[in-house]
Amino acid sequence: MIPRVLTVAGSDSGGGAGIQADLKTMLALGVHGMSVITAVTAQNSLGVQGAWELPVEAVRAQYRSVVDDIGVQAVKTGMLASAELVEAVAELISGTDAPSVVDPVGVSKHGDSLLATSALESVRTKLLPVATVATPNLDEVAQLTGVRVDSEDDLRRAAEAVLEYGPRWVLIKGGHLSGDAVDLLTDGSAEHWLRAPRHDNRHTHGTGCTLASAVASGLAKGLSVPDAVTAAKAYVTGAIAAGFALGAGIGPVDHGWWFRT
Ligand code: PXL
Repeated sequence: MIPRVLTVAGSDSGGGAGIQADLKTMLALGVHGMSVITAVTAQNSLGVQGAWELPVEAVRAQYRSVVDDIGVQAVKTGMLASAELVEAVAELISGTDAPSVVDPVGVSKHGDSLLATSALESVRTKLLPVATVATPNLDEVAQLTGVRVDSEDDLRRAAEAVLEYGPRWVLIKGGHLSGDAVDLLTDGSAEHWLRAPRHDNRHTHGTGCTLASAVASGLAKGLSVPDAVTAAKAYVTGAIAAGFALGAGIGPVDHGWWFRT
């Protein structure tokens, strides 16, 4: 049977990030994608014009509908908006026998907040502990741990600080540094440094969602965490290279580049 992957995240009406990026990535990588929508954003290439979260019962009901009938081989989380939703989703994941990829989404590419400040402590103490892999970028590392990363030399300290909260693995995404796009994957003993050349392309909307969904797709297919992350990094690097202009602002990564190679 085809591996089934569930994203628990927000909708991006512009189709570049969020649920839409997740499902496109899953299609490209050969798994069956399913969604639990936590929030709806009115969004385009210029930014987020509005955001509305769903009631916690609506999130729980979607999750139970999918998991209890269809079943999942991996779960990925993205925008969770509020402390109440973070805590409900953490509880749902902890009762599910499948690996989880937690992308601790804080703000959008344009700097719009996708998570209430009052939810940060719930992310630290409820959601990170149930993650198989957490995938923070450097802004999220700073927000969650207070560790500021200015160079590759700081990535190990950032990883240690996130691991304190209990995820099995952490992937620190160093893409906001200058030079090569360098990420560090570690479980506190094994260390995997992933390096890709920087593509000079401003159309990078949806990068984080795409990477986390690709990791979840690999885990659902039975790959180990290091193999799933390595494959996901290759997929997102190709998607960034092929990112294209849409609207007047920042365009999306190309989730479909894989189909043309
Ligand atoms: O990349 C983080 C993210 C997650 N979820 C939604 C988003 C974004 C970024 O724009 O819109 C819905």
